[in-house]
Amino acid sequence: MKLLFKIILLTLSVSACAAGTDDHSHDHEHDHGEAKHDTDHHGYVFGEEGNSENADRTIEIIMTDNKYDLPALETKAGETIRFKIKNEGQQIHEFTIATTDMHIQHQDEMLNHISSGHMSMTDKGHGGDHDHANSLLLNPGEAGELTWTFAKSDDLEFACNVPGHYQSGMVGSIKVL
Ligand SMILES: [Cu+2]
Repeated sequence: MKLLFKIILLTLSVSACAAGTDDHSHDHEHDHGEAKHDTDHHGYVFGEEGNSENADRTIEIIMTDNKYDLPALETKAGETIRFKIKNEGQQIHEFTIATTDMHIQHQDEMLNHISSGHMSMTDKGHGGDHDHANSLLLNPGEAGELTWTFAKSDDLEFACNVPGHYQSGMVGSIKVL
């Protein structure tokens, strides 16, 4: 009986935690899925995975706690950019290309991964499973690559959705000409 009570309490506190951090809950309160990502199996409305061998240019980005060494990005529709990313911070960091709404949804997913113990702030655990074509999550000291072909979009950002990082400024605008 006592154990059951504890489980109920734990469940309640986890739910409260998840709900309390979602300030943008008006239209996607319980939606952590892919449905709103405007995606088909080839990519997203703002572009698709590119081929690194056909990239128009390569951009190297260093991630530290909690920022990128690139403040903003300007590109043009149709351009393929190969991003070479290195995490030189003490915490896990992510490089994700998405709209602002998608980043906010993704922050809920990341918070769930952390609160459920599937990853920690310093170890992504099996978070490699978490990588989508538009997203790269790196452990401290780890490096990786992501190649993206951009399409026209008005609301695009690169950002880190590890809890608190976006809010502390780990985000940059992407202007697609
Ligand atoms: Cu980060």
